[in-house]
Order: sequence, then C-alpha cells, then structure tokens
Amino acid sequence: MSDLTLYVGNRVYSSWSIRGYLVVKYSGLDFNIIDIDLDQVGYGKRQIRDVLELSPTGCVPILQHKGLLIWDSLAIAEYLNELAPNANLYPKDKNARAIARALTCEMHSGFSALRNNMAHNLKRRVKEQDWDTDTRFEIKRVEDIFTQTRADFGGKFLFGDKPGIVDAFYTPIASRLRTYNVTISDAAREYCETLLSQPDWLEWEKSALEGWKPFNAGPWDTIYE
Ligand SMILES: N[C@@H](CCC(=O)N[C@@H](CS)C(=O)NCC(=O)O)C(=O)O
Repeated sequence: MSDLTLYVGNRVYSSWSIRGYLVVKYSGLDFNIIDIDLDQVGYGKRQIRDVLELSPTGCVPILQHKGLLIWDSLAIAEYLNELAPNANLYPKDKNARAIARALTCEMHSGFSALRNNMAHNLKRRVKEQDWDTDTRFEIKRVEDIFTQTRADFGGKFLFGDKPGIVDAFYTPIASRLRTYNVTISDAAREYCETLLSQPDWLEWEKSALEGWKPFNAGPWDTIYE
C-alpha cells in the first residue's frame, strides 16, 4: 500500500480530478485512488461533508502524502514535481520550464467562458454550435497555444515526447473540444488526439465509463446525462 493517496470526484465529469490523476501517473509514483461521490447535498457549493473532512475548500482533487493533505490540482502538481524530480514533470530547460508553468497557470486560472459553456462530460457528444464571442476567443487561444508551443518546444506533447504537468492540465480541454465537436485547426487537433490516445487518459476514461451513474445534483440534468 502506497503512502500516496489521491481523492477524486466522479470520473466522467470532474475535470480537475483528471489533472491530478494524470500528473500522479506521469510522476511514476505508486499511489492509491479514492473516489468520492460528488452527487451529494452541498455539491456546487463546496459543502459536501465527505470532501470537507479532507479539505477546507470542499473541492477535489486532494492528495494525501503520509500526514500531509494537499488540495488544489496546481499545488498537487507542484508537490509531485518536488517528490519525483526525475520524472521531469516540467521541462528541464529553465526557459521552457517558465513557459510550461505560465501555460499551466493560464489554464488553471483562466478559460472561464470555455469552462462555463462546455461543462466537462467525457461520455457526451453533441453537435457543433455557435459559440459566443468570449468562448470563440478562448478556443482560438487554445488553438494558438497547442500549435505554437509544439512548434517552439514540442514533439508529440507540448514540450517533447513525454507528457508532463502542462499536458495533464490541457487534457480536459481536449476532452471538452471533442464532446462539443468544436472545429479546430489540424495542428491543434493532432495534439488533442495525442492527449486522448495517451494510455493513462484511456485508463481513466475506461474506468469513468464503467463507473458512470447519472449525476443528479445541481441544475445541469441535461448536461450530466
Ligand atoms: N482550483 C481547484 C478547483 C477544484 C474544483 O472545483 N473541484 C470540483 C470538482 S471538478 C469540486 O470539487 N466541486 C465541489 C463542489 O462544487 O461542491 C483545483 O484546481 O483543484
């Protein structure tokens, strides 16, 4: 039994949990995973009792290492980067690492239109729709990030041929673009396909589909089917 445990939410929906999961996988460390059903009283208000017992934020993912509890996917990623320095979760080169961190932080704190209008649901596929200006702007920014970063630093992934923290953080975006059938450039699509055929993602996706049950909490019944 490993001394590292990751607590995650409902796998079909929880995009933040995906980030945490992929980073732990990419760290190469052995870990346990505990699923918390977010379909409970308090969901959407960060007041689910089972989550609050672990983190004052009321949010997953949460990483437990020995006596330490770490909340927030970015803090989890940074902690794992320190715990597994040889996994190269960020690029080795100082300048590339700075850009990788900037892109990770951009994902972590931005893209609110995309998040709000494209609720994460890896099971769902819907027809392409007309997006509002803000969403279109963010889709374009994502395309530019995918294309330019790979041109400047990349291989298969954004910074080489191995996935790292920044790739983990953009994987739920690739999943959203697929769910909502968003038209993007060929270069951007190629990177999305790389992310969505990566074995650790496929393992998550398979377990998510196998463990799926309808999500009733919140007002999003039609989205969370
Ligand atoms: N910034 C946080 C956000 C985490 C977050 O919003 N998690 C959602 C699940 S995807 C959650 O736990 N929501 C509980 C709720 O809304 O009550 C992170 O990076 O971990």
